[in-house]
Amino acid sequence: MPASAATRKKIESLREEIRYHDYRYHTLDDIEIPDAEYDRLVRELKQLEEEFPELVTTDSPTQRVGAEPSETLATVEHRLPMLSLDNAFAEEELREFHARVAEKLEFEDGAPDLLYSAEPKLDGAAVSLLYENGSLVRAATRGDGTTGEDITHNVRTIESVPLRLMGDNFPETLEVRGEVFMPRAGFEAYNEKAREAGEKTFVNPRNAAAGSLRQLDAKLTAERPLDMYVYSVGLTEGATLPDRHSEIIVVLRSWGLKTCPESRVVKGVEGCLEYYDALGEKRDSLDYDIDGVVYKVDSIAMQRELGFVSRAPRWAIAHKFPAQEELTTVEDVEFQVGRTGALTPVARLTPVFVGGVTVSNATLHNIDELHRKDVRVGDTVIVRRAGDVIPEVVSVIKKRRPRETKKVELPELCPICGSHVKREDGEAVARCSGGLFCRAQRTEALKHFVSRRALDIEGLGAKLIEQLVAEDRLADPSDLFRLTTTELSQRERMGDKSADNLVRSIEQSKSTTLPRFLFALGIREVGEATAAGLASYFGSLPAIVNSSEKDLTKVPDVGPIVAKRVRNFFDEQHNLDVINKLQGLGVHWADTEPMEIAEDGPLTGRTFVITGTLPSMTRDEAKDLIQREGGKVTGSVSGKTDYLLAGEKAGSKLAKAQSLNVTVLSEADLLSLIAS
Ligand code: I6G
Repeated sequence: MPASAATRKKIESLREEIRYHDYRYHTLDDIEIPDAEYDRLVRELKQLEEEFPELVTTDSPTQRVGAEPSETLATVEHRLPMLSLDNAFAEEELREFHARVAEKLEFEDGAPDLLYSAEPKLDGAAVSLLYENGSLVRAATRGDGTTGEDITHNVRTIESVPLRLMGDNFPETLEVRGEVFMPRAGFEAYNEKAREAGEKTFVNPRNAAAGSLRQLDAKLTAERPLDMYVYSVGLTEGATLPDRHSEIIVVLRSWGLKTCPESRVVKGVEGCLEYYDALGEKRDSLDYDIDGVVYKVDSIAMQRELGFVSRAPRWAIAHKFPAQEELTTVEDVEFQVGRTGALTPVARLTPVFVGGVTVSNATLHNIDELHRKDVRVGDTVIVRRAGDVIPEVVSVIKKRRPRETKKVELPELCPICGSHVKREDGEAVARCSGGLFCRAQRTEALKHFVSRRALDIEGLGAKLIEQLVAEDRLADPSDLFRLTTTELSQRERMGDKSADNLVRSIEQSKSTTLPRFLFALGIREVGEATAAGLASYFGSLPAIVNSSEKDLTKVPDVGPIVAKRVRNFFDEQHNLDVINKLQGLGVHWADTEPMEIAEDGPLTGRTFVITGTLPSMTRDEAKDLIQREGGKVTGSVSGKTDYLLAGEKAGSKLAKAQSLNVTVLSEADLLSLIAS
């Protein structure tokens, strides 16, 4: 039976509605309807399209993934070449660029007020999208700028790329350019899954984006969490666009295309530099990799006047951030022993300037990771340093491997104390079995014990601890409380006053809290949050020491593994002896009432993550509330998270929750969930 006019109308209105909500979700990040309602609309449209296949159109929201993989990627000629940008690496080069612009535009005052549109330069893959009468008809890679590859089937799977433009005032032909990228959260989640499945991981989000776009089978691309920001217009026919770049961006956004929320109009070269510094500060907290800032003269008329030089516009420049990845060689690999005995392979590198500092050591995480990357002494490697994160070896350039390299194996004995190195089944980490007999473990345990979030002993630095351990003056933490001013003041570079201050701060640290004390003990898997959870659930140390593994797992956040670690720790008499000695020397805290947790509360079985600033409670208060009502609170968003409680200034956790389709709640939503 042919479809009635009413059915046709219904199908079109469902499509419109779905497109609108896609736009709100992907482009504006501001949803209007719950997921279930959106799913219902999609289901209804799918049913109608199944019933009336002749009404299926390629720009229907149900048609993102095509049926057949293609055999090769066809070549596409760009009607307007996709140009590249000149780079500026130093402030001086940016000033020279601005001076050239001002001169060519015949400004006599150096154009201090000239407006530029500034936005981040994303580290992804440049793509052109062609819309004919509002429908996406072709997507292509930049290629050599003149010819690229047809990647329409793959780009159609990117949910933030509209298959149909919104509104009706778009040009008949509209070609836009932008960057396809893989958000960091999606990249991490994708790699985690690939690692678990023993599949190949991506080296960085840029390779992930570029590789995903070149798939022959769009079903594979559809599984990759890709996104796209549009940043300029190529070919247009049948409409005139605004005469400022910043206004064109606003119009593109109104047609449903996603543009970078960080773009701003700035004044003169000073405005550019301010933007560059501010974005540099923000760089590590963005949910996508960027490698610089692009400034464009905002006036399109001025852009026309400036024109092009060879293959780059004279009116735009990319101002690069210091590279976060560089090449260097591995001179040696050594094993560091941490607080819990974990052996971490560390590559000793030929020093290289990366991420703004000179790096000569980089972590290889663990022996499996080292073997997976097949890092050998003598290899040329990519080293990465992003923000304040410890530099890491990303990958080996196999083509540059010299004939003679040295493979690295896990040592059988601890390089520090000679105890056996052991590895529990299924664990990636190998550990020294020496415990506090191992000086490295003792040193790290003591550093942890005195650290700010533990007993907070000010003035007791890492160097002094290392020296005192090396002199066998500190066998366990209780020895800290036996240090005297006289003894300390005789040390090199320690005056009477510093010694006195240190002894005073050791004395002050005796008055502590149960969460701090538990955390300070350095029990494996017991971080600050778990220590706080144990303390508020049990209220006192004896209650914890005497609890069974089963009781321990009743504590929110504590699973069987953590419970076992806690039990094992308190089953060791020497640990109880240290605690007794510490208490005997005056370390004390106040106990609290044990916590009552609803056995069958409204949140039982639900896992929450909290982020941002909530309107009326602190995050700790929200956590307590959730736990009392039976819910669990964890620190990071994963596939196991049911809800993200998000307040203002929610950052990457919100992005990750959205990429994993985790329900996002406001404080008010949480309160009504509890009341319901
Ligand atoms: O490669 C680019 C990255 C970002 C660009 C670009 C951009 O704007 C934010 N803009 C132009 C005009 C070109 N390449 C050629």
